[in-house]
Parts: sequence; structure tokens; C-alpha cells
Amino acid sequence: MEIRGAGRIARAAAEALKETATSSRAKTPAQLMIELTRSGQKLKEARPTAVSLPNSINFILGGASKGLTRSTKMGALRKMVIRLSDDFISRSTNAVSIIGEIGAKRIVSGDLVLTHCNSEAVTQILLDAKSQNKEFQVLVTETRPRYQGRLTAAILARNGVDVSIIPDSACRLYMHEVDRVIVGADAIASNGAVVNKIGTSMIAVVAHETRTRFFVAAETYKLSPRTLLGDLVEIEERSPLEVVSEKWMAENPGVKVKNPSFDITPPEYIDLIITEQGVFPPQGIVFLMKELYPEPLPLTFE
Ligand code: RUB
Repeated sequence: MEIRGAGRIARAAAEALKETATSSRAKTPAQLMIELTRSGQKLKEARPTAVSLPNSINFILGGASKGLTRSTKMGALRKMVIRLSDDFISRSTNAVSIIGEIGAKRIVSGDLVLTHCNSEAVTQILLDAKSQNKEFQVLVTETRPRYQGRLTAAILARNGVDVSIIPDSACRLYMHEVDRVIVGADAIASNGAVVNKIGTSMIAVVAHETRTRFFVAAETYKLSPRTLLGDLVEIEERSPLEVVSEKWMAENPGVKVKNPSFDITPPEYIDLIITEQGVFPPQGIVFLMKELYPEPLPLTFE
């Protein structure tokens, strides 16, 4: 959790592979590939829900294995991995800024926008809208149990956005005043369902009730190609100590604590998915996914 948010996680994985390639003592390209594959596997296990993580690793290692021939020398392989990592990182940061540009068009002066958790893509949209001198207000949920909403609120306030934090449980009370909800994503399934911070689906249901627009902002490497084959996205379960203290647990030994970190919002509750490739209704995501990932399981690194 020192590195959090699906986009940052993906870029950190790319940095880590670059680091492996740079510092490896492998003597042959084959040894280096084995080492990189092990690093990639370990990185993938770090956060099971953010599909940006395996997508980033597969982009780099898949690219390296495609570019590898019998005559490739160690130095060349190292350089290739470094170049692919840098390429992923710059595509990722570029995608966030394009999403900012596209998404800001959807915000108009006078809007009340609600967001949940802390998403770089959503924050970029709001900051871009602000820099275009649009005057709007933002409600940010606290996002229990780790309060990532405070991060979002602090960034927005520092940039002059009129922002208020509300308890997660106050969403329904305010929803009739909200013009649009914008959230990020950790993974998007082939049917357009969005996996994001726990509580997102509850907000989507409430938005549906009041016919409030519900947008998702996500780079295309959040699309989960494995879901084309019927795989489900794993939901990370975090420590009960994020919810209650160790002391409280000891005093109440009969109480079990559950702490799922993400939930799934079905496509029926989503109006639009904003990506760096344009905006899509959730039902259209499958076509983008097939175009971007023509071979959903192309690698031996899975
Ligand atoms: C963060 C979270 C964010 C998505 C998208 O959860 O759910 O909404 O990761 O973020 P956590 P981004 O804090 O548990 O990692 O747009 O920055 O990729």
C-alpha cells in the first residue's frame, strides 16, 4: 500500500522490471529472461485485483520475448527491457493526461461531482476542468477503511477546487444534488463491469436510483483480457486491522472481520467509460478489448 492506485502500481512494476534488467548478474539472455519472469511473477502476486499490473508486466516481457532471437546479446536484451519499461511508463502517463482532456469536456460550470477513493485518472479530469476555469464542486467519500478520499480532497483543495469530504454512508443523502459521479477502475471485464474500490457499486446503485450520470475513467491497460475467456477478477481481501485495532480484536474474540478492498459494478449501472482511446458505453468495451488484446493469453509468463 505504499504504492497504490492501479496506474501507479503498473508503472512501479515497469520500474521494477527495469531495475531487474539493469542490476541482474545473469550471464546469458536466457538466464536474464528466467530472472525477469520470476520478478514478474512475484510482482503480479503483490496486488491481485489491479489488472494493470499483469498487463504492464506482459507488455514488457511479452515484447522482450518477441524481440529475442538466438543472436541477441545480453546488452541488447537489457536495453530492450529498459526501452519497453520506459515505453509502458510514458504510454501510461500520457494516457492519464489524455483522459484528463477528454473527461474535462464532460464537466460544466455549476456541476456537483461525486468521486470515491483516490484515482489519478479522475483527479486529472477534475484538475483539467479547473484549469479551464470551470467552477464546480466536488464531494469526495472518505473511502473507509483507509481514507484514500482524504488524498483526493487534499490534491483538489491545493489546486483551488471547492471540495468537501463526506462519510461513505452519506452518498444517498446527497445523490439527488449530484450531477455526475466519476470513479476510477482497477479492472474492467469484457462485459463492461468495473472493479474498483469497495463501495463503488453501492454508489452506482444510488446514482441509478436518482438517474445521476455514472462515469468511469480508466486507461486501456485496466481492461482484463482474461475475462474474455470467462475468468473472474480476483477481489483482494486485506487485513482486518485496517477495520479494527488489534486490541479490539483481542477483546472481542468471537467477532470475525471481513475486509474486501474492491467490488464489482455491473455494466447496467455505468453510463460511460472514459479511456485514452475515447469514450465507450460499457457494452462496447468488449470490442476495444478484442482489438487491443487479439490473443488474450499470448504469453508463457502467466
Ligand atoms: C485505489 C482505487 C482507484 C483505482 C484507480 O485503491 O480503487 O480508484 O486504483 O486509480 P487502492 P488510478 O488505494 O486500494 O490502491 O486511476 O490512480 O489508477
